Parts: sequence; structure tokens; C-alpha cells
Amino acid sequence: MNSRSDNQCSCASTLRRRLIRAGAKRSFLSVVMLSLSALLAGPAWAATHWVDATAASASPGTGCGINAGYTTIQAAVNAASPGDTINVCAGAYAENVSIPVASLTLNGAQAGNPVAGRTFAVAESTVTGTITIQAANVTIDGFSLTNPGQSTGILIKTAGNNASIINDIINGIGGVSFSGNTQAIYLENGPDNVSVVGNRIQGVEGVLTSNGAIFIGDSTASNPSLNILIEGNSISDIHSVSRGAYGIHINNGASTAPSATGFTTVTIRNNTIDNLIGGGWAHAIGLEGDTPGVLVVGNSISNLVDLTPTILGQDAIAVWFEDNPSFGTATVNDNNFDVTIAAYGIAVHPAIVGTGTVDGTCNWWGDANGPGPVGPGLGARVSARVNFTPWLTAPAPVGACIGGVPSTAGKVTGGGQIPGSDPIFSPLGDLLSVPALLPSLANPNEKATFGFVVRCCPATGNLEYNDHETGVRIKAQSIDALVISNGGCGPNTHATFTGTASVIRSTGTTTEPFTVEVDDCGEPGTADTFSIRTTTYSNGPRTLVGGNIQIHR
Ligand SMILES: [Ca+2]
Ligand SMILES: [Ca+2]
Ligand SMILES: [Ca+2]
Repeated sequence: MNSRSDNQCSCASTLRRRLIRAGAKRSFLSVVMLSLSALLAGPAWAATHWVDATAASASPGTGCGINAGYTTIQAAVNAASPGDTINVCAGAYAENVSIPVASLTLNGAQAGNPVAGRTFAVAESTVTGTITIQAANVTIDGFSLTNPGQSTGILIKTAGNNASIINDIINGIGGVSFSGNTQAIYLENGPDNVSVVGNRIQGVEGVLTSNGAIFIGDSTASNPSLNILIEGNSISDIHSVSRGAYGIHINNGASTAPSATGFTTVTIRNNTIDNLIGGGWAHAIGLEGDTPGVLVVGNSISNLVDLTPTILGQDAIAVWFEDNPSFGTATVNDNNFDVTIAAYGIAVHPAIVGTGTVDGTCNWWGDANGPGPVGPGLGARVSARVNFTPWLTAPAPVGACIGGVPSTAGKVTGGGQIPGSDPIFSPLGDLLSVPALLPSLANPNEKATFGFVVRCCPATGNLEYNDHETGVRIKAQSIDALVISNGGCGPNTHATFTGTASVIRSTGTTTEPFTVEVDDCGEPGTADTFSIRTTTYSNGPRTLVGGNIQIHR
């Protein structure tokens, strides 16, 4: 059992002792009620149930081991009322679990703990079977789950609105000789407001059918699946022997039958998808039903293999639109398509009726010159009906979205100080790196100093930057591009320049792409801003605490 479960056990027993003492001293039920409502989050009378294979106490139990009240998860579910919590202690549970009770929270031993650093089935509550959600507001947090030789890990039925699948490790669904459709997480026939966040999904495979990590179906559905969030999941090793391998597969209502009126509104954000192998095809994000306004941002996709390529190339695609009349309303930005020129970064099926274009700007295509062969670069392929300019000139979140934009004739100079380094955030505000020390006005060493001169064209110049507090120096080796644009302080007040830099720490020096963005808001430079980011470092944008930036064009 891990330390968190120990904490849960001691918290529960401490709470129980307090309640017993309070009741014994005053013998007033009102005191107990007051204590309960003050100490327990949620509904005053929500119960907590404890599950452990070695349970030996009366239900609902008070902790793990012999203090638990149920030996199976299903027994606890059967005894639960809406609003209850079920704590499943570390151990193995070979059972299918069906959840018809609304507002139930199932906590595994790792509830609340991110999957990073955890190992499948080690110090985990490990379910071998399918968990089926058929009531609203159910949370599944902090489990390991496997289901070899079966089709589904977690099945969310139509009634499972507001389900939250979080911090779960799903490893091993189906198998290389399993003949059914396999999927780790399956939203069946239109549940709404479902969150699938922060899970690790590995090893989904089968023979004759398509297999995927997260599947929103079905093609014949008449019920839309609304407001779905798929965020921060790590998906890898998906295999179909003879058909499609999917990371995220959406085809709710995709059938041409008049009764199939389902569609999906979904945000797919900051997921990593790696190593899909399909005997027929490999689609990392298959938007194969109607997905009006779909947002696909901040995902990193790599290693897609179609084992049966045609003369036109592999049917291996990072983001794919098929049977999707709303493709022209899609936003596909800030993704990394590290799939080589053999595969597509974004593709729209040529048979889709309509004349729109996918907003496919600001993606990294694996090449500083952008996508190919329709695009100008040697990066991942792109189809027609995708607007891919400008693209990122280096992987997100370092790259600048100036690929394909002509450099600007002009000169940008600057020198001065800004406060010390910041954590890195994605464009949507998600934390991407741990924060450095917070800057303190009392310690001038926490300032970072910079100096640069960049001119164009061709783009040349130099840059030196020194974060004294964190001991990071950045020195440009080359300048690739300079773009001067309109900024918050007026026309031609914003400049972006990119290149390659030495990033120097006491532990060693690395060569990394860099992006610097500055605003020239007047003289002296008290309103000017500076930002710099490399693969391993980021600071800003920050307003200068000394110095000046000047943009001339
Ligand atoms: Ca629905
Ligand atoms: Ca193929
Ligand atoms: Ca200035």
C-alpha cells in the first residue's frame, strides 16, 4: 500500500476518533452533525466505502486491509448511494464493475497522483476487467486497469454524463489475436461533459477491427456527445493487425443513415500520441464524424505506421478529417507532428463535400521549412483544404509561428534587464515546466540581463542573455529570421527573431533552437518587453526593469 492510502486511513481514523470523542463528551447528535458537516466535503451524509481483498470489517469499512468493508469494488458500488465515495485500496481486482449509481467517486490507491512516475500495477489498485459507467457524475481516479482478451477498459454509456476519467493507467486491452473492436476508453452513443484527463494508455490491440485508446462512437448514434475534454493523456503502442490503429477516434453519428444525427463537440489538448501501427491505417486523431468547432491544440504525435501503404503513400495521419462536414470550423494549432514526410500531419478526405479550410496554422511539421510535399518543406505531409501558413519554426512551445512569413528588412537592438525566469505556460495557460525561483526585488541577482543586435536581410546578428539567478547563459550561434509586425504599442512595435543558441549551464552546454520576442513601446524602455524561450529555458514576456529596445524598419 502506498503512503497516500496510509494517509487516507489515518485521516479517516482520526476523524472517527474526533467524532467518537465529541459524541461521548456531550451526547448531542447535533454536535456530531456539526462536526460531520464541518469536516467532510460534499453532502453531509455522503458515505465513504473501503474496498480491499483482505477486508474483514463491517461495511462500509474504515480503512484498508482488515478495516475495509468490501472485498470487491462491485460490492461497494451495490451498497453505495449517490454522492458516496469508494476508496479502493492497492491490490488486484479481477472483476467487471458496473456503476448505475450517480455522483459516485471511485478512488484508486493513486487518486490525485499524476501518472508520471507511476508504474502499471505497482502500488496501484489494479482492475482486470471493464468498468462500465451508466449514471451521471461518476469519477474514476487513480487506478491501473487491464483487460486482455476483452474489448474495452472503461465504457461510458449514454447516461454517463459528466464522467471524469483521471490519473488512470490503462495497459493491455484486447490482444494480438483478439478479434473484436478494442478501445481503452469508449464513450458510447453520446454521453456529454465527459473529461478524460491525465491518463496513460498503452497496449491496445486486435486483429480484424480498428483499435484505439479513446473512442467516441458510434457511427449510427443519434445522440450528440457534447463538451468532451481529452487533455494531457499519454497514448502509445496501439496496434491493429489488419485495420486501423487510433489514438483518439471520433465517429459519433458518422453513418450516412438518416437516423445517424449524432455529432461531437470536443477539445483535444496537450496529449502525446506515439507508436501506432495499423495493418490498414494509422490515425493518431481521427475526426471521422461531425466535430463542429473542434479544437486540437498542443498535442505531440510521433511514429505512425501504415503497414499497407499505397502508391500515394502511407495512410498514416496525425489529424484526419473524414465524414466530417464541419472540417472548415476546426482549429488545429500548436501541435508537434514528428511523423516524417512518409505520413501526414493534417489531411482532409478529398470526398468531403464543402469548400472550407482547416485552420492548421502554427504547427510544427518536423521541418523548419514546413510541411511537404504540397507545402514548401520536408516535414510531414499536408493535404489540400488545410491552411498551414504560418507554421512553427521549431517544436512547440519553443517555435515561433513565423514559418512562411518573409523576414522584414530592418534592425532591432536592445539591452537591459528583466526579472528572473518564469515557468513555461502553453498558449492555453497549462503549466509546461516547473517554475524557477520567484523573482525578489530584494535580490538584484535575480535579474536577467540581455543584449542583442539583429538586422535583416539576410538575417544576421548576435544575442547574449544571462539569467544570473538560475545560472543559465544563452548565446546565439546563428540568426534564422527576423519578423517585425504590429504590436500592442502600435504598428511595427513587435519583433520576433529566431535561430540556434548555446545554452550554457554549470552542468554543460547544449545547442537549442531559440525564439526572442520584443515590444518597443517608446523611449526610454520602461514599457518595452522582452521574452526568450529555448527547448530547456523560458522567460517572459517581461517588462524591462532597465535598458531599452529599439525597432527600426
Ligand atoms: Ca448527449
Ligand atoms: Ca493502408
Ligand atoms: Ca524602446
